[in-house]
Amino acid sequence: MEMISSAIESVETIIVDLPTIRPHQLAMHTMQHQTMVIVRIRCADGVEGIGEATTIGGLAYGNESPDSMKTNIDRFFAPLLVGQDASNVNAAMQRLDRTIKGNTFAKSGIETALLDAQGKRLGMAVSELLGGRVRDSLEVAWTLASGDTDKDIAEAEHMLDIRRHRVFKLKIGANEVSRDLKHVIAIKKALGDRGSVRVDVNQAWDEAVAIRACQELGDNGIDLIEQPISRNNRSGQVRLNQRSPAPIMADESIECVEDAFNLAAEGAASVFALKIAKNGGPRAVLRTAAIAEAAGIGLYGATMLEGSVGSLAAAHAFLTLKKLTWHTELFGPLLLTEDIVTEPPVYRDFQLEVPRTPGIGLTLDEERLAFFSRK
Ligand code: MUC
Ligand code: MG
Repeated sequence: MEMISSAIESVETIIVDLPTIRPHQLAMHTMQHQTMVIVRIRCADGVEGIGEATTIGGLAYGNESPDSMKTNIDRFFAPLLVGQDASNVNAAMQRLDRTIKGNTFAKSGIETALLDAQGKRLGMAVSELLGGRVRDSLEVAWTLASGDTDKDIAEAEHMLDIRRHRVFKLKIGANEVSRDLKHVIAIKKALGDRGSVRVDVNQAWDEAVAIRACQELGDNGIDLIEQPISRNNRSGQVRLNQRSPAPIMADESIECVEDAFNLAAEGAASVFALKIAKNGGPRAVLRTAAIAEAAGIGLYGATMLEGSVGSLAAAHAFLTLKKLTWHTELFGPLLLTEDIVTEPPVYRDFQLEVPRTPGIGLTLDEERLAFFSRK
């Protein structure tokens, strides 16, 4: 057989724990740190690609945990990849899909690393590999999730003052609904027209509660309601999408590209949260975006609170979209006190700036990576 110059030589996974700037309270879990799986793919031509596979709260959010992602990549993905041509990202990902069901978070880390390697090989940014960017920066929302109304208002005011964020997502659903609604309305009142206020319920309500709560949120100027009820209540999502005065966004409902198709066909949401982790990578997420575009569903560039590597991987995909009506929430690196790259992403004037340097545009800081990696 002919020798492939860009053959994959090794696939390495490293679990990294980084502290958060404050506790981050979600309906299903309160984060004190974030854990990511860093993927390094080394190729015969000396090129290395890096990727990130990240979820929230172990198994509290999705079907994959950092530990399962590491085990599955080491034991099942790596043997399928070693010896394959790294420069054919399409063929490599199809090879994985033939043998490995689901596992979109792990696949996202791998697809990112392959794209990063190919970009470095060709001297092109990942956004260019994906067909070309139509913008150089992305507006980024901030999540208010300290668990305290006054602290959240102060945090939002600070973000407005330093011109870092003017779109705010409030994590609710952990408390009784009347208390959560009071909290949200107080924050919207304090910010007025200076900020867009949205909520993410992370599936915490049932349909009956959601019908009333969505009405009240819409009446009080809340711009967007993310995943109010369980992903399993499909018909309930359709009914809610018809009744709610504020648009409904699907997040947990999308665990793969096929989910996106079914939600669109059923009319279960008017906005999709795009996550590379839920689809299987920066290329895969664009398939969900295409379904949304064809169906007239609005787009939001969402996050699993990845660090710099995962956030920039997603950013490169989002830069290529015709319309990102609801902007993005790629603030993950800002929620962490530490980074493992030499030059962290730049946030300025409400935007994340995405470099045109080859690959995703980041270099691992070996010392920091070693320090924060799980022993
Ligand atoms: C989610 O459910 O959207 C995204 C931002 C944030 O604060 O939490 C996440 C997860
Ligand atoms: Mg969400």
